[in-house]
Parts: sequence; C-alpha cells; structure tokens
Amino acid sequence: MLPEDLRKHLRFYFITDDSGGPAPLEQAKAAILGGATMVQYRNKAFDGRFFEEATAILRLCRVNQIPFIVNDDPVLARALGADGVHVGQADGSLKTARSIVGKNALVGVSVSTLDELARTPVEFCDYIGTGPVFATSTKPDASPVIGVAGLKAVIDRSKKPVVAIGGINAANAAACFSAGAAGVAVISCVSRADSPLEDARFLAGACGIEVFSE
Ligand code: 3NM
Repeated sequence: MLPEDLRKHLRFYFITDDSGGPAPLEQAKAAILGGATMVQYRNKAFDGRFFEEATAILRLCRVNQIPFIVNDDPVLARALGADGVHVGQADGSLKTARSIVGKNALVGVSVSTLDELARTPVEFCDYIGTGPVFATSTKPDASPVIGVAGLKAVIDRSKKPVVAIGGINAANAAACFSAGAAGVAVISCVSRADSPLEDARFLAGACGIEVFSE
C-alpha cells in the first residue's frame, strides 16, 4: 500500500469491542457507515464465534474497500485472508508476524513509551499504535496514560505513521491530529455509544472525513 493510502486508512480506525453490547458485526457496520476507514477485529477470547464473525466483518470491509485487520494473531490473520495483523509488545516477535502474513499485508504494533519504541524493530511494521493517550476502561491492563505529550514524543521519534489510541472521542481527537497522529483508533466511542452511527459520524467529522448521510 502506498504511504499516502495507508495514512488515509489509518485516520479513523475502528476496533471491535468484545466485552458485550452490540454484536461486533453491528458495531462495524455503524462505524463504517459513520466513516471508519479501517477496521480491526479484536476478540481476545478467540472463542467459537471467531471465524464466523471475523469472516462477516472481513466481507463488510471488502465491500466498503477498507482494510480488515486481525488483532494479536498473525496465523489467524493469514488463515482468514485478512489485510493485516496488529500485535502488541507481548504477542511474539514482530519479525515473525511479518514473515507469517507476508510483505504485502499490513502489520501494526503497539508502542506505549519511547523505550518500547527504541526496542521495537519498526522495519517489520507499517504503522505504530500508541497509547493510552487518555484514560480508558476498555482495556483494563493498559499501560499508564501517556497524554498528548507522550503521544507527541513517540510521533516525533517514529519513522512510521502513528495512530493514537485510548479514550479517544470526537471531543479530543483533534488534539491527537495536532500532535501529528496519522489517525485515531477507537473502541467505546462507537461500540458503547447510545447511537453508534451518530457518534461515528461525529468522530469522522473530527477526523476530517467527509461522510454522506441519506
Ligand atoms: N489498546 P477505547 S488502549 C485496545 O494503549 C487498546 O495500547 C490500548 O479503547 C493501548 O477507545 C485500548 O474504548 C482500548 O478507549 C481503546
């Protein structure tokens, strides 16, 4: 993918919520209709619904021509024919993830601090996810909040585009873009909204994405 196309897709990156509430496919529909430019399927339980749900969301992404990314597991990403995988610091080596999904797939990695960035072989990834920028209750084991200053520190050192994550919504997304983020990755601001479609549209507006409404 060309760097400018990647940056375009990273702008509003929706990640499915596996903690109850609306079904992930419904979340993804609202997010995409609301303007999401990339979707990650995150199901930490890797439970029985994994393949069916992932395949349905993949099809939805294909129809809408946006990349479909699988969280954590490069083997599953490859088996599903996903467009890429997103791995954390603890998900095994980035080099291995790249070798499994191949050179044409997207690989993202989570980096929370400058130390982690320095230890990460970024030549094997396409983008970096950095956070939590703001407080989040969606990931109980998240690292300490880094704030916009922490986000900017990683962006300033990173050779790869950086997506901000953690507690992001339509009200604070602009601060992430001002710091130089290529995009924002969100879960609850869409998945737990009273009106997921409406809140997705608000966020899209804050991301500078034009959304057509009927
Ligand atoms: N990763 P919400 S924060 C999945 O800091 C995830 O690496 C984080 O959810 C990190 O948009 C996070 O609801 C949760 O705050 C993001």
